[in-house]
Amino acid sequence: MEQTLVLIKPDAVERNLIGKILSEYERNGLKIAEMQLLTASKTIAAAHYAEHEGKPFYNELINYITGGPLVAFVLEGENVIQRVRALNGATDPKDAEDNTIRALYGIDLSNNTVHASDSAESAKKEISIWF
Ligand code: FUP
Repeated sequence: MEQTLVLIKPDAVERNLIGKILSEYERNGLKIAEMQLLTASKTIAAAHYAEHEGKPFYNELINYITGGPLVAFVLEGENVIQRVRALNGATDPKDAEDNTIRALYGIDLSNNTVHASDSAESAKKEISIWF
């Protein structure tokens, strides 16, 4: 069964949105395989966002993702990588399709509420970083 790595990011945990966001995935038939609430270390954050190192928004991104508790989990199901990306919506909440998680709950590009792996290769890498 395909797996993907999902984060409910600090802006969402701060606003008590864990239950609402999880229920979106669960009502779409996806199964939680592993899960933890934690505050990410700089080491984990840097490994997770290695592809963005050196970009103008990198420091802000690392400070944000390490700035409070988040929920990291593995979802599994058929075609789960693509399905979760669709449920999350576009990276920038202002571009996110109606009723997606980022359209419903995202604040802005920096505080965009959720993360999900974008390919089988990144899912494998990200699951090994967080679990
Ligand atoms: P996604 O695959 O949807 O998580 O998006 P990206 O990998 O492109 O970006 C990772 C995170 O960096 C996003 F969640 C938000 C943040 N970001 C910015 O803050 N500014 C940018 O210009 C681009 C991305």
